[in-house]
Amino acid sequence: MYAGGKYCAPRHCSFYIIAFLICQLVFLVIFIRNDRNDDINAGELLAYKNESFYNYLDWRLFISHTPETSEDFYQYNIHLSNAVGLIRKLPVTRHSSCTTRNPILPSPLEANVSVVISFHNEARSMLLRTIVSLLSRTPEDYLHELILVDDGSQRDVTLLDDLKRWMGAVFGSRYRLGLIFLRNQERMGLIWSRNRGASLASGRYVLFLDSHCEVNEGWLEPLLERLARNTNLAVSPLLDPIDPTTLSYRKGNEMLKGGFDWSLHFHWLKRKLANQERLEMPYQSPVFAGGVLMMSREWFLKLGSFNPYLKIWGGESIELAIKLWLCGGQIEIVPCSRIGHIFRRRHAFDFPPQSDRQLSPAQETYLHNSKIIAESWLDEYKNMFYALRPAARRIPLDHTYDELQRIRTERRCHPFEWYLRHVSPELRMHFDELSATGTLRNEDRCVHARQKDSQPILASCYLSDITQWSMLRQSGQLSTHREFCLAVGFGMRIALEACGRNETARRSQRWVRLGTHLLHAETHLCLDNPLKDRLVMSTCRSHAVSQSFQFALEMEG
Ligand code: LR7
Ligand code: MN
Repeated sequence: MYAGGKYCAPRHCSFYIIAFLICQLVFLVIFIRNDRNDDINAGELLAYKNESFYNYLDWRLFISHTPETSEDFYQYNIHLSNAVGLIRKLPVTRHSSCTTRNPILPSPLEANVSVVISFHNEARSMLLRTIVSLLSRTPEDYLHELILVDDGSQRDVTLLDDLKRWMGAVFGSRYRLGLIFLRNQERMGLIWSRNRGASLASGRYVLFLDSHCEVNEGWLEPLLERLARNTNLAVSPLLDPIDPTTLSYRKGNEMLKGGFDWSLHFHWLKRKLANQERLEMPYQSPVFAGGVLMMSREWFLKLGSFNPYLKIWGGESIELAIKLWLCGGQIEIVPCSRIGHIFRRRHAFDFPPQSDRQLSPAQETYLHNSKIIAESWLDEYKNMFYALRPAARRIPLDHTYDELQRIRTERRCHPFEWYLRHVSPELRMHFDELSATGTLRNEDRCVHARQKDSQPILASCYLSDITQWSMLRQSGQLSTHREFCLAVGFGMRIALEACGRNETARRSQRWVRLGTHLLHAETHLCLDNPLKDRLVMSTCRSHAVSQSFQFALEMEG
């Protein structure tokens, strides 16, 4: 019998066989674990990129200076981030045809990119992985420069200097890559910081990236290829989600495009494939895939960059998208280009205190930015926004719109109506389907419904989450976000129910508007607020103020 390289006596044989099997098992476990983690340490990276500059970096030492190690602080698994390595193999998430065809690329002389990354309190390992993924997976000739803006991080104030030293040493004079390191003494927000970065950039294109991303193999080429065909185009890669707890990298959805609602919140919208259209082909999108976008730097500056009056965080990519489309540009999402991003569950930073006591600082900042977008671009449709966000009326804006008006006239930008017609018909649908929308007011109080099955109450119209109602033209349903509808049930009880889809289910949810009265079709009673705090159903009386309800916005019939 033969085992372990020697003939053996049967008595010893079982020992050899068991030992051999255990070895196999251990090997298998190690192999599977490695395969799952799939990270490469700095040594392997050398072989991976066949470059020597990573040699200089004792990156474990570098990240050991991370002063903050709580997960709560970063809103992702910092320990895993430190353990996972400087770079790791990522799954191929794009369609196989993306790798088999050769993109037709312009020369690097006329098509290179400046990457702008603004960060605030980012973990060293995370920022480093973002940078190293860029350096490793971007063709050198096309990567013109990297602009890092430390937006007044309060922890780890030496990170930028350490990075500067390390990257200086690593790159020396050998690499042509330009490096710009900026630090805001005071936190200015990502919008201001990105503008500052872009104003100093010198590449043909500019790309904005979050500081916790990993670009995937071949991410840049498909974007360059599209941009080279049309100077007014701006592109987004397809975003692959990275889980904040497990850091697992998943495939993003190619069937979604970017959009927003009338509150000016970002939403993914389902798209339809045209005949012959394949999943991996670039497709037009009303707004960018979140905040990652690449476009001609000159075109970006001509459009006035990100609106400089937007504060801290939020809305800048929606604003840029609207002005781009209206002023002669287009936006495409390119599924052959993949970038991973950690989608955190909560903000990892505070918003500066604001003036409005009924709104949180985060809400007020976002509302402030949304108001600027509404006032600058939405024309008469801004009423839709105010109907849904009445609190925005109270927010003061401390500037004029001269600069934007200049851009709008100079570039002969379309009115917002054009965007509704040609770019985002989804938004337009609201007008056709709804007869009225927004807050529902009776005298100085508004009808407020907190959750399903709860009885609606009357509350201050200025509550930041005051219920926004939609009156559906066809079915007569009065719904909150199309999920729950106002119904009259047993014992004339008024409550929210799941919106019925068929005729029977809908019967108790059908309302008819008689002037400002809301008549319940089944019971022939009117919605009433006789005691100023509770809604009841009672006999309709034509001049009763307690039965008069006004929507914030009436649609034309
Ligand atoms: O005050 C701040 N200063 C900053 O520099 C607050 C944040 N930041 C940095 C921060 O470190 C991060 O790098 O700005 C970046 C975005 O902030 P996140 O990551 O905390 O928020 P987010 O992921 O929700 O950001 C989304 O919305 C922003 C709205 O202003 C921007 O548009 C972001 O680009 C957008 N991110 C994405 O859509 C993910 C895809 C980006 C990629 C890759
Ligand atoms: Mn982010």
